[in-house]
Amino acid sequence: MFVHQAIAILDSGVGGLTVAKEVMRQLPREKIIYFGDTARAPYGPRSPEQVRLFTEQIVDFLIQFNPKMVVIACNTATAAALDFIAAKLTIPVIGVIHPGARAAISATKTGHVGVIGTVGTIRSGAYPAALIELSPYIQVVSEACPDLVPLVEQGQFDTEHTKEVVRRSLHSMRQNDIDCLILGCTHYPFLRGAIREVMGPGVKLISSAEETAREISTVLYQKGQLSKGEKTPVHQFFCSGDVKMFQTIAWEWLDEEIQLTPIVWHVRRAAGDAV
Ligand code: I24
Ligand code: DGL
Repeated sequence: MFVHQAIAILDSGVGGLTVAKEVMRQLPREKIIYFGDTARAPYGPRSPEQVRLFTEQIVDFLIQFNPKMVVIACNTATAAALDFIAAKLTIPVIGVIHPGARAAISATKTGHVGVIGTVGTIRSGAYPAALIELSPYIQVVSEACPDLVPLVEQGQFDTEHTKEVVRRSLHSMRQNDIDCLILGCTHYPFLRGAIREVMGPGVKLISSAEETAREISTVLYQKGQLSKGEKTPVHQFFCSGDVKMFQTIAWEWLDEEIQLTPIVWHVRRAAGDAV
C-alpha cells in the first residue's frame, strides 16, 4: 500500500525547522506539513495552560490535512501538551523530549545527565521524568537558560558576548559532574560551539532534532507507513506571523524555496493577554 499522507510538524516558530530538515535528510520521501506559530512565539516564558491551548489550536488546524503522524518539534510545547494531544488523537504523536532523553541514556557512562531548556520546559520537569522512566538510577540536573534563545535569534552564535552569556547560563551545569548535556530547546544546537567550549570536550552534547527524526522513522517503519513515493514530495509550510521573516530563515536553513501560506488566527484572547 502506498502511504501518501504527510507528517505534520509544529513549533512555536522557526526552531522546529531543525526537525523538519532532519526529516527531509533522513526520510526524503516523506511529505511535511509544517506550522510555525511565529505570531505567538516565544513559548518558553508562557504558562503551561497557554502553551497547551496554543498547541491544541495548531493540531486542530493541521489535522484537516489528514496527516499520518503529528510531531511536536518544540520542547516547551512537548513538555506542556504531548500527553494531552496524544490522548486526543488516534494517530501517533511524537515529541522532542523522549528521543533526546533516550539518546542521553545511551550516551552517558556515569549516569549524571544535565538538561537545559526554556523556563517552561525546565519548570515542567518533563525531562527528568522521561529520563527516570527510562533509567531509574539516572541523576539529572536541570537549568532554565532564558538568555540563549535571544542570542540565536540575533544571529550571535560565536561572539564574545555569546560566550559570556553561555558561561553564565551554564554555571550550575559546570559545577555538577555531568558527562552528557541535553540541549533541550530547538535553538541551542546553534550555540553548540560556545557550549562545547564552556563545558569542555568530556561532556557529550545531545540535540533532539536528529533523534526525533530517527524516532519518526522507527515508528513509521513499524507501522508499515513509510512513504513509497517516487517523486520528491512538495512540502507545505504555514506560519501565523510575518511571512518574510519565516521565508528568509527557512530559505537560509533548508537551502530551498518553500511553499508558505500565512494563517491569521481567529481566536479570542483573554483580556490583558500579551499575545
Ligand atoms: N534563528 C531563529 N529565529 C530567528 C534566527 C532568527 N533570526 C536569525 N536567526 N528569528 O531560530 C525569529 C524571530 N522570532 C521573534 C519572536 O517571534 C518569533 C520569531 C533558530 C533557527 C531555526 C532554523 C539566525 C538563523 C538564521 C537562519 C538559520 C539559522 C539561524 F537566520 F539560527
Ligand atoms: N521552540 C522552543 C523550544 O524548543 C524555543 C523557542 C520558544 O521559546 O518558543 O522550547
